[in-house]
Amino acid sequence: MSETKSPHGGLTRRSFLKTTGAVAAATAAVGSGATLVGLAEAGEAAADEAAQAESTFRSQCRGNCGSRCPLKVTVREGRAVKVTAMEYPGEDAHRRRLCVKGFSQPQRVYDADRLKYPLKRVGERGAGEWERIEWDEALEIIAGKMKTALAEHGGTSLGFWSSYGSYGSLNGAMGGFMSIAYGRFCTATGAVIFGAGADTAQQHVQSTLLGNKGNDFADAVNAKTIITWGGNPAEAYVHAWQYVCQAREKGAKLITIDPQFTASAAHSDTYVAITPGTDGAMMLAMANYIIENDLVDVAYMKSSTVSPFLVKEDGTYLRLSDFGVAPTEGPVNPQTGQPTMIDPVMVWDEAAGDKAPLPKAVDPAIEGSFEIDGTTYRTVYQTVKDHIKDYTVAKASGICGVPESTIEELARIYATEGPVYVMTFQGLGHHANSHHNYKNLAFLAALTGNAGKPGAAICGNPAPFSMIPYNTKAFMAGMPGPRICGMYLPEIVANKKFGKDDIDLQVLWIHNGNVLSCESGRLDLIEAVKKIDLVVCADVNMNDSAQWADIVLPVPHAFEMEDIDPVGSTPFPAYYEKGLEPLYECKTDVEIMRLLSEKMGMGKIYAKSDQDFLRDVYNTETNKKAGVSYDDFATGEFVRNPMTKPENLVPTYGPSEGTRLKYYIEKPTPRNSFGQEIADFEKLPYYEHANEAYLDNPLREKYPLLGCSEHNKYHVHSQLAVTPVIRELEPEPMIKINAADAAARGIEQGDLVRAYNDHGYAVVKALVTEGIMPGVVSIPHGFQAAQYVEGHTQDLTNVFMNDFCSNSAFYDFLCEVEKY
Ligand SMILES: Nc1nc2c(c(=O)[nH]1)N[C@H]1C(S)=C(S)[C@@H](COP(=O)(O)OP(=O)(O)OC[C@H]3O[C@@H](n4cnc5c(=O)[nH]c(N)nc54)[C@H](O)[C@@H]3O)O[C@H]1N2
Ligand SMILES: Nc1nc2c(c(=O)[nH]1)N[C@H]1C(S)=C(S)[C@@H](COP(=O)(O)OP(=O)(O)OC[C@H]3O[C@@H](n4cnc5c(=O)[nH]c(N)nc54)[C@H](O)[C@@H]3O)O[C@H]1N2
Ligand code: SF4
Ligand SMILES: [Mo]
Repeated sequence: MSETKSPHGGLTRRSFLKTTGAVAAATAAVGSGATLVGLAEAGEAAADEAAQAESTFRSQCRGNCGSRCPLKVTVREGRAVKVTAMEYPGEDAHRRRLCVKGFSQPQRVYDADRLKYPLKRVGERGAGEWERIEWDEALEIIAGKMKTALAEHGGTSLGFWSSYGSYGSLNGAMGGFMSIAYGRFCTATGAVIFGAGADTAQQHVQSTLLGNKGNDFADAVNAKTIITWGGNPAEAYVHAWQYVCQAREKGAKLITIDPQFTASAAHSDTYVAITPGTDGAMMLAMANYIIENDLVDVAYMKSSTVSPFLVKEDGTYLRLSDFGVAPTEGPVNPQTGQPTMIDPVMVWDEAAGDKAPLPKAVDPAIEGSFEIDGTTYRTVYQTVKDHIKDYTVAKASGICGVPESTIEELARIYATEGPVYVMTFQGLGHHANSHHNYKNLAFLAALTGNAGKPGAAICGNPAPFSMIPYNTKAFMAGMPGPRICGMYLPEIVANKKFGKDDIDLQVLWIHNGNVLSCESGRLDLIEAVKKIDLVVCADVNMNDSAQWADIVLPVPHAFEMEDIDPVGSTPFPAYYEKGLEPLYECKTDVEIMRLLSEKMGMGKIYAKSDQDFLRDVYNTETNKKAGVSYDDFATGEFVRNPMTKPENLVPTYGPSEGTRLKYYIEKPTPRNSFGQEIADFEKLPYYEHANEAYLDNPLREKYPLLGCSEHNKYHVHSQLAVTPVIRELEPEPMIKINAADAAARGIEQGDLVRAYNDHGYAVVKALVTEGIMPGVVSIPHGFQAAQYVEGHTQDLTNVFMNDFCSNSAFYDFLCEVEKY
């Protein structure tokens, strides 16, 4: 089949295995961290060693797994030797944390792939041939090129591409540029800010457009039914799993809906195998079943959802201003400084038998169409009902491969055995059609009253702890340039344009994301990167992205820098003490940008100490009033986010327009706008098949297997890719294939196989199992190119995106598997 060549350079598989072996031995010898076999002896030696001088500092496991576990790190003779879980104080002590990846962080500090010095490429791009250079030379090259690019092609000739490596306010990349290091430089120059494609279906639709929020995970103990739907909390959110276990001890039912029999599935009362990418159809069928069988929570639909709003022909809401009543001024919006405009949405008041503005209606109708002044308007609920009625249980069963009786039973449980806590994350978000799932889920919750109550939730993102107040202006030294999903890079490089913006990229800077390993369609992204004059990568490790750069800059591990994350998954934002001196010649991102901007004659944008910058970010009026400042963080003690109040732990939906549960998007706006048409169905609960991975795709004659992937317990994406103790547990990538599919291809347990399609291929060992649906294969992400026999997981995926939410569709591919 495919002629595609795997372009991975750098370490060969053999040299990789040799290196990790050597490092495992070396780290065990110096005691920087015990390998599994060494743990017992380490225990015996511990008593003696305790006598030696030790110190500890506070840090955080920075792996973007979502838990953000606070760590107490023990230092002996200048080396991190141990971490233990820090316990949250007082009433938050129940939030228990830490997994093997956190315990292994001391080894990650000393990993074999740590970048040590600035490097300059000497061979072909990607060939892995480097020369060590001085910082000054590296920064001279970059500053020279940037100055010319800015003068000749303007701000958008520079691009900064990040993902979710760190949210640190000094060195991280929240929103691509919400840090001192990158925000100040990008806003001063007008550079293009390239962001991730991962997770953006959920972020854009569920959070941004629908504004739906999840409950504190701890609230799962109040659920009567928990559905892990496209999520695997037992391995991917260990901080949520403890509450699932507690709920089960109290008698809650646990249901897992997943093409793979995961660790969460193993603990479930019911496991439902579903064809990947088809959940949306099942959700609509469940909704229809609930409606047809009179299981709708009518009172909730009336009081707390958008159901009664009347919809005009163009899909927007009918408002009082449509009857000639001018909007009135409301309170001033603190963000814009402008007064809000009040123009109430209209409903049909059954008590009066007439139209009424929502606040005045006594009994708003949720169903029906109503003639007002000669025009007929339907309610939101009626519009949605009419729109989804074709999705019968029988039809969905054919699409999803789930028996009709199971779909009916799920619908009945959802409607009658609440509160239902749906724990979902990216299993529902990583196909090209998956953003619809979040509208459909919200509709199910609206129908049954399963959101905004203790034990009832529809989000994997617990909102209550989202952000401590911070001052965005601290990150800005001008205005941000275009903000675009990095997955559009191939298009931008080819057309030198994105929408109305001219973008002639001369310099691309990759930071806080291993994008050429973690974004889908790696081979196409690499081709685009190769066309850019100067590619810089600032990272902790020599990873797949660094391999394709011209200049590589080493940054410190989290233990070697001070920083604060405004994002939390508890009431306590992450604080990192600088507990170790940076190894080798590593410099923090903010130090790098400070030096670079000095060379470019714009040093004044960083003319403050890191600590003063952190004061600018965190000493906001709200925080000060609550007695919270940077200097409190700097003590290393837990600082409580003043926005976290007990009453916020379960977001509520109320009667006013803005506080109702939304499952309809009045004005759908794309995440990245380039003049594309927005289909009407973007407003509504909807189902369309995936881009590539769907059963009726004619391409299945060549590539019959539906691809899939997961976040497994031995990976936080590509971090810890070579950490010895982790790789002892999971030495290499393996593709999971159902026993029947393996047998049909003469594949036995542990055989080397080649998974391939028209995008590329990967050669890995087969994990033959009954724990995955027949017809589906799953290949882990996070391993680096050198760890595959050939190819890469991401070579099987593709750059196709849904242009509405611009999401990487990692799980949306077909392939065939053959013995290698
Ligand atoms: N096939 C497949 N692909 C997937 C997924 C999947 O399930 N399957 N999951 C996707 C998901 S959900 C996500 S969120 C993405 C994650 O994608 P990424 O965010 O790209 O993943 P990481 O491997 O964590 O890369 C973060 C990088 O930031 C670096 N870093 C950490 N701290 C700093 C710092 O202070 N400064 C700088 N400059 N760098 C730093 C780390 O060393 C690391 O290389 O992957 C996605 N890719
Ligand atoms: N250990 C570990 N934990 C992590 C991470 C990590 O890398 N490692 N990454 C963190 C990040 S950034 C994220 S986004 C979360 C993601 O955390 P999860 O919610 O666990 O997301 P996934 O692993 O993408 O998917 C979970 C399950 O969805 C299933 N699935 C795939 N496609 C479908 C589908 O179409 N329908 C259904 N119903 N299920 C499907 C997969 O088989 C998988 O078992 O994990 C976070 N936690
Ligand atoms: S990987 Fe996640 S759960 Fe594990 S220690 Fe780190 S932050 Fe905690
Ligand atoms: Mo993610």
